[in-house]
Amino acid sequence: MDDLAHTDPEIFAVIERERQRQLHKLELIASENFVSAAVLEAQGSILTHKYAEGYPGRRFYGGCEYVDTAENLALSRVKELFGAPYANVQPHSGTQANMAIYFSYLQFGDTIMGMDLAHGGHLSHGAAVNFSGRMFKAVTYGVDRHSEQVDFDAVHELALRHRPKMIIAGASAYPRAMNFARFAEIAREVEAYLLVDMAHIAGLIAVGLHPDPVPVADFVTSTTHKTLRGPRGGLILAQEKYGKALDSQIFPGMQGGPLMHIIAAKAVAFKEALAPKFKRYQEQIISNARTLAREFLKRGYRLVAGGTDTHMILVDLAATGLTGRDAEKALDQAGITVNKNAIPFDSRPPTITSGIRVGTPALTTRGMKEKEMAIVADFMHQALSNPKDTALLSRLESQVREFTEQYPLFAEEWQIG
Ligand code: DSN
Repeated sequence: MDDLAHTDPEIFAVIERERQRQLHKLELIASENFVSAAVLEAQGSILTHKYAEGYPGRRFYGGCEYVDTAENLALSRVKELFGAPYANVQPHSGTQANMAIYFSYLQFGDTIMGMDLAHGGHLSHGAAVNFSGRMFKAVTYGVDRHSEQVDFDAVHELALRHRPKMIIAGASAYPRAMNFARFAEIAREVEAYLLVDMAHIAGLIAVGLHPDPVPVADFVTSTTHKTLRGPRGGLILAQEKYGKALDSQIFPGMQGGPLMHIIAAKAVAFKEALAPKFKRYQEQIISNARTLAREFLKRGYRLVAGGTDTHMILVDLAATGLTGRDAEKALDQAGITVNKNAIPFDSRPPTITSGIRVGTPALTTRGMKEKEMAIVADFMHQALSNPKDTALLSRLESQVREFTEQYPLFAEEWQIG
């Protein structure tokens, strides 16, 4: 990045410091990942110059013949990956993908029913502080107090009582597999649309390691940068009959020019996801999360829902006396990055919380496996047991730095081509 260093040393320094942080810390934020050099090259390419409002073959600008090919590749690959009849790869984010679904098939004031943010749901599924909770009447469902898994009896009962126009399934802090078929049954019974937001688990779904929402949902949305390991962005999948309305809602309804460099990078990521080794990568993500779960349980921690079927665990720290906020801070001082997270029925506010969310996609991309997860759990336990011991946290930070030296951000074993 010689040109950047010359033109803007301040931004160059930011990127360089962030690169060092990513290299030398243990990235355990469940929604983050590292992309391949190929994805990064497409994302950083001259395609950023091109305006291409519209869709391939029907643009409002000339000179779109090459970016049309990029978008068509992204579309055909993502449809093949998920077996979806219709796709749109233009949403700039997962929230915009959700917004396009709502604006296409709901009227302001309609009732929607999504998972409570405090139980692991997402802002854009009807949270009061989000547009989705302001423009629609949001009813929320949660998890059962005992199993800490979706309480389908309650979902059913709520759906019968409120007759929502749309049910939203999906979460950002839920470690167990979601039964999308059961959501579909309930949605059909009350004649609601079913939207599945698979952002966190898209990679697992792509390779058949999680129940598939595509055959049972009306609409499926996702981000592209979590387990799917692509550039930052969103996508929509749906049954063919919804395509026309969704296309016009994304453009011209909500967005102007699509980000063609990002769409090209999505195409690259989808190609990587279609390769056989992507399944091995996703299997390793789950195996790493299960190993972390076992290591935490062995050390006496309580895990929300007792463990994991996915890429994440939620550690309930309430019994340790440590808040999620203090845990996040102590771990950060030890070179370990997680986010504080509410646990279901948390007695603390969301700015403090009683838990942390721990995810394995990024470390798995670095080539770490079960053996490394045991070491990571041990680092974490030491920090969580001594959150005020700054000398120990600093020693841990040096050990983490040394440990991470052996791992590039993107392991050679996951590269294709
Ligand atoms: N903010 C993302 C997460 O961390 O789960 C969801 O969009």
